[in-house]
Amino acid sequence: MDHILIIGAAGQIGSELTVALREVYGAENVFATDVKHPSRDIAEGGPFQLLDATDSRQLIYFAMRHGITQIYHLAAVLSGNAERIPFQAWDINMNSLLNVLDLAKEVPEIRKVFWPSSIAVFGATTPKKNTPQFTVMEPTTVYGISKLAGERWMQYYHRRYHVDVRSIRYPGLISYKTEPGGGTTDYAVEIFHDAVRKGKYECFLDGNTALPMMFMPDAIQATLRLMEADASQIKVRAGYNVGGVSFTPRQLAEDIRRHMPDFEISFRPDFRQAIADSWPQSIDDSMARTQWGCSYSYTRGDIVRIMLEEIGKRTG
Ligand code: AKB
Repeated sequence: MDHILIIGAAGQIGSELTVALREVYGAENVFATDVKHPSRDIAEGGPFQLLDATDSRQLIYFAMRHGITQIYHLAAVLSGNAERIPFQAWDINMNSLLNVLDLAKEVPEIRKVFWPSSIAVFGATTPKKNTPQFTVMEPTTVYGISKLAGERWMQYYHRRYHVDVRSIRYPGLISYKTEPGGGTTDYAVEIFHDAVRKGKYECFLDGNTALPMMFMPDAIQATLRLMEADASQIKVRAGYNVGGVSFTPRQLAEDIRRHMPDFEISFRPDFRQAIADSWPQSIDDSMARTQWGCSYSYTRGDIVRIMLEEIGKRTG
């Protein structure tokens, strides 16, 4: 019987992955944790406990006590926020990962570890269009540096200690269940909240900035599929490129106008523009597709329709 530990269950990915994993493994077998309190869904839908993964003793005690067999370590300070607190962000992002990897190395019952990487591992010298799986990687942000270093550590623990580590380089993730969490791709979530609440949005990126994005249900499916794949299929032990759909703020605004003809958008780029400019515009994810069957269902049009409907219901 698998016992799953989720670190960062209150965050953007955690809030939805916890629900999906509880459906697969049974709510009582999925132990959600975070340094902050989660939504009611997460807190009441199965076991939840406050846990700080940068504290290795807390982590070891928790894993032993609950007989943990798989870890999903999702906690991170995202790109925009990390630039405001670079050393703290490095500390949180790296130490928590190293604690998890070391725990998995020491405890043979822990069979698999998932840790999210990001398109932030790429930098200004990376080819921007159809960015390959293996290419130049010179990230410019502290978040990107921590994700690239994390990927190297994953590979190291796999090669040296045979820890079964798996990872996806997520593009921008779009979801309606949690508020945006301090990332550069967050404009693609904020825009829907402001469209519904105010009928207008001031975007912190330039209108023509193309970035790869993915609707959260596709990201959850991809994560589950990667983790269910047989170990022999997983040839990349750093992060897999996954593509989703690429678009600009202007294109997104045009799609919103199809549902809300009076919606207005204006552009006032801030420090996040330089971050976005250093990231890929689209991704080659052929390795993820061929090695473990990664695929997506949601188009840009689907995402816009569902986001407006769901945020509309929640905003009343
Ligand atoms: C961010 O914008 O920081 C994240 C990411 C692309 O990893 N959404």
